[in-house]
Amino acid sequence: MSLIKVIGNKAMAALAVIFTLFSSTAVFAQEAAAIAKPVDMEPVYRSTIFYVLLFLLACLFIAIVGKALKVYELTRETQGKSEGINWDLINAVLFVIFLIVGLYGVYFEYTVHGKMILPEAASEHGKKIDQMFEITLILTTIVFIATHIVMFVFTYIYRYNKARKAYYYPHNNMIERIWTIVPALVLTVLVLMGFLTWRSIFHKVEDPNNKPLSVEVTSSQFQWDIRYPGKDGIVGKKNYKLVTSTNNLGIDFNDRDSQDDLVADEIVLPVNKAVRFTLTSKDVIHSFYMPQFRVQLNTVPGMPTQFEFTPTITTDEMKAKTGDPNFHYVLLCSKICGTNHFNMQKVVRIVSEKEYEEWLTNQKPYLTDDLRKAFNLPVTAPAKPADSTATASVKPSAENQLALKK
Ligand SMILES: [Cu+2]
Repeated sequence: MSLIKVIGNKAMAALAVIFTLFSSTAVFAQEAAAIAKPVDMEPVYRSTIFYVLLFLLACLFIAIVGKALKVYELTRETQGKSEGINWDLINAVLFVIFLIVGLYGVYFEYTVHGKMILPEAASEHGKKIDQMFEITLILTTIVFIATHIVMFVFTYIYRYNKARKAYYYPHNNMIERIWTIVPALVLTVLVLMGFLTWRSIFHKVEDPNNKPLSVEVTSSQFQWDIRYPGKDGIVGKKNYKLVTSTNNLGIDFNDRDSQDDLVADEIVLPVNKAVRFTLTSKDVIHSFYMPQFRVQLNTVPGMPTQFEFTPTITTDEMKAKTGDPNFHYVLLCSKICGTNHFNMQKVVRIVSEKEYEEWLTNQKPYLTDDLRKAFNLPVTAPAKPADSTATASVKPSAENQLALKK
């Protein structure tokens, strides 16, 4: 059934009137008590039903105008007169108006909303990603604008005309070749660029003299737990079977690398130094997202993932650049992981190497006296032996051994 038929139907019209009356009564019912006061329209303007009604009203208006025009046309027809309205011309002009309004819309989106996309990249690889994004955007914009102009202008120029006969032109091999080969080449270049950029981000050749800083992040509903390595630079092992009320991350303190690990409340990183995040999750899949650094990777239970990058702009420099004294980098969760997903945020601070070292010395170790007792470790911190074979001499507690066997 066409829209006109639906709207023209008497039963449908009656239903629309009843629906309109009922809905407006429902909207205004809440205001009934305050008869003397002027009606506050604010909640009405914010309700969805208001806009649904407005839309229905617009449809009804268009339908009435359509009906009136139809009556006019039929009257002319019965009187034996020629068609009064040139619908072909009207449609052709509407196409051109649509093109102009649409192109203005594109301009508006690029200039107004375009400023709201990601802020300046503050990492080395971030610049490459932005460059790729820009190239793709420029190419697609050119194609988008060109094809739309051709499509709508041709519709206008070649609108129906009694005096003209359409030229039959079914096939041209050259045109087919051009519009197959050119997009194929462009897409190959774009895909290759993406592939190479991806490789440069995820397949780093490690320089043994300049190892990246290791930081471990554990996500859970709804928080991030951050673990920094101690002096050894290695974040120790953990095992979900060791999770207890005192050992919330299940850190295996039998591993000597774990014993000097540090708890941190915020992420602080030295500028221009590579950092490798090891990401894990305790419950569901979360997503480690730092928009300013163009870093985003899922944190998956049972499968550690890694992301290495180099921050290039300190928080203070960014404050000066953006002119915002309250600016700070953030870590967010970009996976809708549950009711408090929106609240999974952490401040990230990029500082100078010196400030970083200072901050690091103020961080508390994970290994508390309670945990030492639980792992049968001496309560006063032992000096770390040079060789790692000493690990074997640390006897794990029966409780933890049992937990590991489970
Ligand atoms: Cu999350």
